[in-house]
Amino acid sequence: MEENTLNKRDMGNDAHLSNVSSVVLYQIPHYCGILNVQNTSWNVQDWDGIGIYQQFHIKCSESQLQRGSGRFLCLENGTWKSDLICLDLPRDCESLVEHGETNSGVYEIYPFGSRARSARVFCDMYTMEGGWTAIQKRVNGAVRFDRTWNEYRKGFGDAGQDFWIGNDVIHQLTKGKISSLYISITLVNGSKLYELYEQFSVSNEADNYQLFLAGTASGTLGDSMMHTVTSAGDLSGMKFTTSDRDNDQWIEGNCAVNYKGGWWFNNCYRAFLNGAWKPDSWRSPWYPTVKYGEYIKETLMMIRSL
Ligand SMILES: [Ca+2]
Repeated sequence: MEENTLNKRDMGNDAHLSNVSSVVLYQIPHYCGILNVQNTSWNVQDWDGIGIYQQFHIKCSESQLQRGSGRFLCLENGTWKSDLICLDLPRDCESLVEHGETNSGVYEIYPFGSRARSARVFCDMYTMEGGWTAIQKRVNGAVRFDRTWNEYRKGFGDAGQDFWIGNDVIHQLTKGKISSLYISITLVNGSKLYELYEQFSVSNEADNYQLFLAGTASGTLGDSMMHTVTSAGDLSGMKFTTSDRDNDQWIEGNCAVNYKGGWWFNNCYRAFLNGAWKPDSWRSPWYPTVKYGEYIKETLMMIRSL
């Protein structure tokens, strides 16, 4: 038998195994040398510094996402093989594009850079080259938007359907960089209108999540948020108002109570996408282009760095 010719003399680094059918009988050692993971892009945990075994497992660090099992195997040609990929936690949908995601849908993102705090979000990977992080989405009115300050701060709803991502997350996603805001309204007749605001950011809770809009506005909806006909509708610079926290410019009352939803109200608005889904009480969602809530099938607000 061919196997019988394999004896102790043949074992070792140079053992030639291609014609041997019962390798297990002999446990041919193959030595892949020290695997220095410290000098790679991996930032691993559960690692003793050197790999001199035939196989072992390592894990990505807490601040990374792991793809693959993490098993390292010493091949007969003396090289290490592994399926391990460690990725930085995706902070937004743009990071997910960098990770190779190409489909629109619901994803987990980590806007604060820590595994301890994630957000489920809808990512639009198709519109204008994709990478858009939705901050608001409404498709069927299943979720009520007449909510408290704390609920708007934390976010609510279901990213697969109707949701508000949360004011803390919006601030986190837009701080320290310039983001664009893309708004679309799909009408019940099927037509889809949009408006793109070049620069968008929201300050922190201490500043009551003040809204900043700047640069150009372009699209088929027309600008009803920034340079409105009457200054009482200009939302840029406005703080966030909810039914239990009145930061609007209407002295006699609270716009959020009156119009049943949280928003960056002035006195009070010409664009308001968080209104009551019941059409009779959602007046002028996007005046003058969309005058009545009953015309609306879907809304979407999403952001991406400029
Ligand atoms: Ca007021």
